[in-house]
Amino acid sequence: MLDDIKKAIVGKKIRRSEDLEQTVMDTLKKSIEEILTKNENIDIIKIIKESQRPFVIVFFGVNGVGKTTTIAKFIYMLKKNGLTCIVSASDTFRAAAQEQLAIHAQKLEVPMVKGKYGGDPAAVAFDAIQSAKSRNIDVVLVDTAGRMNTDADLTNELRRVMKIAKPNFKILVLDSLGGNDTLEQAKYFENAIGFDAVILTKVDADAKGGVVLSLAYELKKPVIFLGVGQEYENLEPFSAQWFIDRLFSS
Ligand SMILES: Nc1nc2c(ncn2[C@@H]2O[C@H](COP(=O)(O)OP(=O)(O)O)[C@@H](O)[C@H]2O)c(=O)[nH]1
Ligand SMILES: [Mg+2]
Repeated sequence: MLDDIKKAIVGKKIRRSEDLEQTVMDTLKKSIEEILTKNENIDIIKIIKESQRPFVIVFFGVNGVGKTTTIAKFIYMLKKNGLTCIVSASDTFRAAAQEQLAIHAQKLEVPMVKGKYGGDPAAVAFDAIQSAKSRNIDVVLVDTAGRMNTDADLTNELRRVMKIAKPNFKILVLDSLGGNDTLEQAKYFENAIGFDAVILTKVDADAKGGVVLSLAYELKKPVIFLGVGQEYENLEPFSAQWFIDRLFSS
């Protein structure tokens, strides 16, 4: 970005300081747009529709970032696009987690497969996939327990889920309020598990979502949706222009 700015101003005649400021801002916006648009074009609905059934998506990320809520929103969006879903309550780690997901599944009228509390999350995912196959369901959404970056046991468990579920798509859920830690989480999960795309949550809670830029630049990972509230409709497809407008708004 600095290089871009240098190119735009060094050796140029700029008469007023306002013009300089404007040139710098315009150049910045343009280079941010370039970084972002390299990654913008993931049409998940199209990918799902062109893939074999069932399409398996695993959602993961640290505690409380919004995985379960995001899955509910995602189901709502998939259903609106004419896709059938089943959800795997593979968060067997936290007592209330399966119940929380069950409430959403009921409201959204999709089947849910659950396991015993403390049971094997990979086995739950396996059952959900089998069930999807026999019922000809389009998409399996796998919810998982929150992983703290440092928790090796949970990370290994997540690896097992991936090994058994063999997901077509892995979504890392990140919280836009997490500041610098958010990028650290992304780096950790990229090394430990790997992922295809990010959904950034809680962007409604006055976050600029600057981590989007770091993700695109450092990890070359796209952000495909933004969580912008707690309702099912509050999942926005990511748009570079929307992000830039927000970043530069005061
Ligand atoms: N404002 C806001 N809150 C959210 C969003 N996504 C999730 N939440 C809230 O964040 C909290 C944790 O969400 P949950 O889905 O249980 O997180 P999980 O532990 O990752 O499964 C809940 O209170 C959600 O309602 C969002 O996009 N905006
Ligand atoms: Mg959860």
